[in-house]
Amino acid sequence: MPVRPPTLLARPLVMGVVNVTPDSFSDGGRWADAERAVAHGLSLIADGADVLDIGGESTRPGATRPLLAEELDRVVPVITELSGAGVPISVDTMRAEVAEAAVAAGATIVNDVSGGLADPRILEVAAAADATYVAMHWRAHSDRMTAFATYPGGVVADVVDELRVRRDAALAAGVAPDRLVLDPGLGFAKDAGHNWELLAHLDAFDELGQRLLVGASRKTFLGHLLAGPDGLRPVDQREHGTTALSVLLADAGVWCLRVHDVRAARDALAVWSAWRRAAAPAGGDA
Ligand code: PMM
Repeated sequence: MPVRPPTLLARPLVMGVVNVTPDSFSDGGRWADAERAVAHGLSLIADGADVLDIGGESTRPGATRPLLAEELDRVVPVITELSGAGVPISVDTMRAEVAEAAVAAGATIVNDVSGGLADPRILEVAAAADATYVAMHWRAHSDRMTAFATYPGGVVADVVDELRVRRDAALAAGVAPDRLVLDPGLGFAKDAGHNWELLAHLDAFDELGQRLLVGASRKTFLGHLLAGPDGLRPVDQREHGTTALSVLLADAGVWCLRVHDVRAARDALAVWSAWRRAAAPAGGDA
């Protein structure tokens, strides 16, 4: 199966992030949060997002998990409304129950940062719904994942090996090969050096035969790279670094970019595509 965009005209899809979590939105009741989330999602679509990733659990390092009912309450109304408006939806969840409710509400992608490890039944849910399933590399929940950032075989080889196991589990549960997407999981039980090594060796994932999704947007390793005398570059000032990465990820053949600033990603991809078209042999687009 081709894991690179098949033609010169293809660009990676852009997945806009909508985190319906208390730390992403200021205070207010549940509906106020949902209303803001929907409005934010629609603005990302207007900016050119191909799909929205709706999440109700913060996975930042150290985060504790919401209750199942809380997660359902956060994401289902937002998915129902956006999907009713015709927006393609991905649900960012590790829970089978949430994935089930999300696909019933209209989601067509199940984005599972645990790759089926947190709740193995999620694989059957994705398979039964014929949803696209994103299996990310993951080792432990966010409150303790930093203790798992060791890769004796080298981070690239170890992550490829562990994702192969997740791929096989998803296929065994009935996820169709052309519905399965893999993700190296930047920042999840990985330090900055690990992330850079993975980014520089994305071709090592070709052997797994699946499309790749990468979420690099605003992550801490960019904060380290761009740190100044006052310390880490704040999260809202990592956009230029993220945009540079979007171009490099497109060049590396990544299928989908998960980003917060959709307009910046689409602009970067427009530049990348124009360059490639201009460089293509006359008449050819393959
Ligand atoms: N990163 C976050 C959340 N969900 N999903 C996938 N597939 N890949 C990622 O890298 C990923 C993800 C954490 O980032 P956020 O806090 O900005 O949402």
